Amino acid sequence: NHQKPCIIWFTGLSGAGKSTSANALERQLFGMGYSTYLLDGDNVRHGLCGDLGFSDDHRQENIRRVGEVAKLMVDAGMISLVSFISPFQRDRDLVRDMVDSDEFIEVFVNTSLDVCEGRDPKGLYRKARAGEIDDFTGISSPYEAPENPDIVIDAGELSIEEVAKTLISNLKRLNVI
Ligand code: GGZ
Repeated sequence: NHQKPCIIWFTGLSGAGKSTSANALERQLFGMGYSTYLLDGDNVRHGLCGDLGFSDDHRQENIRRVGEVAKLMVDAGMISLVSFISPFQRDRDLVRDMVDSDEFIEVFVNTSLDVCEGRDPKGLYRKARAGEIDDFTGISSPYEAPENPDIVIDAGELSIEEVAKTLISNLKRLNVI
């Protein structure tokens, strides 16, 4: 069973389906015997990045720290799954440059703002439109779609099983698994 340690980096809007996709992939990889760890807002923004908010500078520092942790996991031989909005191309490129060029897989979870806002599972878009949340991605803060993503997932149109299958076949194509 061949495992290439790497960072699989999910980027996309709030509500795009990043964490759902990353979780589905992690379940598949676990079943195949791979050693993985999933970093996301739930386990990072309360602790390691608990001092950070959502200004451009704080997002940049959030992504830098997460990148450094993901890199440590690669050093430890793991497949590091990372799920953050990570709205800036420059910040994602900085992480790409922390590791070897074939060790960073950028996954664009390409769900449109319309679809994300229509779902609004946590009511955050509604609050952002009402001016109750500042610097909200897609509303009052920018999202830069990846210029050259390694994998694109149309999570708005695929079932979660189809998302997992698409990710697995692309990781095979990229010689990660
Ligand atoms: C965007 C925000 C904001 C603002 C709180 N803008 O859908 P969620 O709730 O669970 O995921 C979003 C999460 C984004 O945090 P990240 O660490 O991924 O962002 S970044 O990569 O840009 O640093 C959302 C919630 O936090 N949230 N306020 N203003 N998302």
